[in-house]
Amino acid sequence: MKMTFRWYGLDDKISLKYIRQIPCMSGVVTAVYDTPVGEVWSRESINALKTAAESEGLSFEVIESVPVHEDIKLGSGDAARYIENYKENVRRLGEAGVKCICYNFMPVFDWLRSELKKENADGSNALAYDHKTVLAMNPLTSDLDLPGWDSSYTKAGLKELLNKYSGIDEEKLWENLAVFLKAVIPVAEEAGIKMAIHPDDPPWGIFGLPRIITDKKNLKRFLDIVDSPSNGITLCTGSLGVSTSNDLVDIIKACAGRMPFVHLRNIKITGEKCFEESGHISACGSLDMYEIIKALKETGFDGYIRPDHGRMIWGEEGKAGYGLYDRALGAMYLWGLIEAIEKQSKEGK
Ligand code: DNO
Repeated sequence: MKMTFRWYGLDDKISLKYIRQIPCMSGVVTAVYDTPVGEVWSRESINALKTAAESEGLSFEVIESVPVHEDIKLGSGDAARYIENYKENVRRLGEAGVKCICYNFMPVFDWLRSELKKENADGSNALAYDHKTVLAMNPLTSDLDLPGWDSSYTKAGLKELLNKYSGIDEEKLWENLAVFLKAVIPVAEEAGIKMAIHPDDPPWGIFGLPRIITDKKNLKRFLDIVDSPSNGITLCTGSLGVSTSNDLVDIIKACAGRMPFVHLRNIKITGEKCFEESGHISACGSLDMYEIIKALKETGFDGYIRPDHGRMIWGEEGKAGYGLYDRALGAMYLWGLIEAIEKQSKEGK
């Protein structure tokens, strides 16, 4: 398993110099942020990230994300042109040595929480989600400041976009996803890249929009659309794990060999469709991180992992979920589990 760390590019206030000091770190997970969604990334921008990472001894092999333009998800407008652009981005990233691309197919919103800084008893704060609060929100009238929110949408633009989705149910979204995969996966195969779709977070519909990458059944359906090692998933424990009907160990076994990338974090389920993001260790949340890593090891997983969202601790301020300190603690804890599990398996325990 290769440990990586999400880095938001040259403007990230968490520098590569700090990231490389986390003992187990082998590379960064990053993206080009200077280009509008759907357009082709310049080779200069790709290479600037690569050079910066590699000059600090960190690999540049995982991209998160190459975002999918809404027209592709809607299967209308300029979808054909955006798919061509996407293919070109995959080719260019392959040329730069990238091995894995994480992306998602969530309509309009990416990941969603109802609270960005929920105060914990120990004085830290973390992201939280309460479905009742989300049901009461109207994205067209409330001043949303949500983590996955694309602030470039104007209210009018958003209304128009949400209207376009009124004709798109889950089956239609599956169809549009299939069109995308059938076009992009052959290019990824040629480029030596494994595509890794991120599950919907949270894994249920919000604001009347369909969400389909939500559970084992749908993950299997997804993998069967194009049966290729280049068509894979990002196993995100914190996304799939908030649904009590998702058994992560079972999902890992079912998707073995088709998960090039894993996001590891813990969450504490506090009620029906209600959760808080917790420290990474098993005792802090509802997920058994030991069993998860053990299942990865037993199924032969040798891809990329990263600690996912951390709490804000020690007075750190920054991008919600993406501070330095708690993610670094998470990486250390995860590496400890990995070392122990690997040694136990060598000793035949
Ligand atoms: C949240 C992230 C997601 C993820 C995208 C992948 O922290 O896991 O925003 O990057 O959904 O496209």
